This record gives sequence, C-alpha cells and structure tokens, in this order.
Amino acid sequence: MIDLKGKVAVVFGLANKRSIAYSVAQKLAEAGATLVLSYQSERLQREAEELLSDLGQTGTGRAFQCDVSRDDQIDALFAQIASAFPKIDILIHSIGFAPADALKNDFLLTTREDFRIAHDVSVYSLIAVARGATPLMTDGGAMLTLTYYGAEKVFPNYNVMGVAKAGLEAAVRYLATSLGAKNIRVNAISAGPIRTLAARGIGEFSQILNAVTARAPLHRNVEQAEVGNTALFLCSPLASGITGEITFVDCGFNITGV
Ligand code: NAD
Ligand code: 0WE
Repeated sequence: MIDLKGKVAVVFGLANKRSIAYSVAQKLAEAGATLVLSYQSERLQREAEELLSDLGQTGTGRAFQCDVSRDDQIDALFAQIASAFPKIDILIHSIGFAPADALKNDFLLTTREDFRIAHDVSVYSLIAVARGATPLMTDGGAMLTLTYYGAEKVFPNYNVMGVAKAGLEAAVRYLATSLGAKNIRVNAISAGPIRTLAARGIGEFSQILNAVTARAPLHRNVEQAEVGNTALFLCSPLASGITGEITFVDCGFNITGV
C-alpha cells in the first residue's frame, strides 16, 4: 500500500468530477495526501470548495484561484500555499488549452496568437508552476503532467495542441534534468482519449474512441481511475527511480501499427 500521510499535493486542472485531475486527486487523497486545489477563475470557487469536500478534504485541504497564464497569479498562489503549509511534496499539472478555432481549422492556418496561447497555457505553465513549487519541495518531490499521443502522431484536428504536447514532453525531460539534484522527479502520463470537458465539442471524438476499441491490445478505452492509479504510482516512493519519462496509459494503443 502506498502511504502519502503527511504529504501535500498541489493539483492544477481540476474543473469537475470528470476531469482527469479529479481521479488523480482522489487516488492521492485515498493514499492519505492533503490536497491543495488550484482553479482557473473566481467563477469556479464554489465548485472547487465542493470538490474539496467530495474528496474528503474539508478542514485539511485548501483551494486557491490561479490562472496559469498570469505570472502575478502564480506568485500569489505559491505565497498562499507557503503560508498554509511548511512544505509540499507533489505537483500535478493537468492543464491544456488552445483556442477553439485552432482545433477546427486546417493546421496550415494556425495563427501566431493561437500558437502563442496554446504554448503559453499548455507548456510554459508547467515550467512556471514547477519554479513556483521548487522552493517548497524541501524534502524532494514529484511533479506530473498530462500529455497525449498527438505529440508524436497526427490526429485530425488536434493540430497546434499536438505541437504543444511535443513541447510539453521535451519540457518534462529538461525539467527532470534541472530538478534532479534536488531529488524532485518530473514525469508525464500520456493518457488515451477520455470524455472530459476538454473533449467536448470535438467532432471526431467518437471516432477516436472507436479506433481505440478496435485497435488497442486491450480493445477498450482507458478510464480516469486507471490514469489516477498510475499518477499515484509515479508520485509515490515506488517510482523513486523514474524521472523525465512519458508513461502511456492508453490500453496499449500507441504500440499498434494498424
Ligand atoms: P478538463 O477540461 O477537465 O481539464 C483541463 C483543465 O485546464 C481545466 O480544469 C481548466 O480549468 C484548466 N485550464 C485551462 N486553462 C487554464 C488557465 N489559463 N489557468 C488555469 N487552468 C486552466 O480536461 P482533461 O481532459 O481532464 O484535461 C486535463 C489534461 O489532460 C490536459 O493537459 C489534456 O491535454 C490532457 N489529456 C486529456 C485527454 C483526454 O482525452 N481528455 C487525453 C490525454 C491527455
Ligand atoms: O488535450 C486534449 C484536449 C485539449 C483541448 C481541448 C479544447 C476544447 C475546447 C485544448 N483546447 C481546447 N479548446 C477549446 O476551446 N485532448 C487530448 C483531448 C482531445 O482533443 C482532441 C482530440 C483529443 C483526444 C482534439 C482533436 C482530436 C482529438
């Protein structure tokens, strides 16, 4: 059994119960970790407090607002965390965003501004929150982000997000190297497609799910809880020798050729 009692985990990207981050937070909390949830906008404050209580964190965990495209908000967030907890141990980055047009239009038409936003929110934010968290990880730690196979192979309409995920995966390797001497590990999970808020309105999503059922060695799609379990492992002492790695949790889809 993995025991995270006394450990503090900061979780970015928990919008609702279907979020991949919800399942990750749930597994960390079940293992005894105290949760700090970071939500994007003031509008989500009530939901965040409710999610904290659903996760059994009333009176122990905290929720703070932070838009990761804003340096001032990241600074303010880690100042709030530092005043509430003496140290943190785990950081979960489960954030990705590109303007809707960039996921609809031909990739050739990607605008400079849409490219910038996708990379700012989906890639630079990992570097920024890692830097904010590092001074609080005085006892070493584990950082984890979420990526997708579209970083390596072309999926229709994933477009600039695929380019951003390729950058994110490279950032994982550079951060792992930067933080290794502090005994802070940095990894990513490459999750198979899951119906979440981030999948809403994506026309081809059902086709992508069907392709996994047909082709993946396990002939089914992955569940949030399976991503949560792998996240728990990667953030636990059981994974003490793993850093800079991209772990697929995709029912084996990525190994198939046809
Ligand atoms: P989700 O919509 O539940 O989570 C995305 C989160 O990003 C939301 O909580 C949103 O508030 C947050 N976010 C966006 N912009 C932000 C900003 N400026 N500041 C702070 N937070 C911001 O969807 P999800 O599917 O759980 O996505 C989480 C991660 O998993 C993303 O990185 C996504 O790319 C990745 N992923 C998703 C799938 C999938 O099929 N759903 C597969 C592989 C990887
Ligand atoms: O990373 C993602 C989705 C990320 C995402 C989703 C949206 C929808 C709403 C980023 N930005 C936005 N912007 C919006 O306005 N996934 C891995 C899920 C996903 O998205 C796809 C996929 C898959 C899988 C888009 C096209 C094709 C496949």
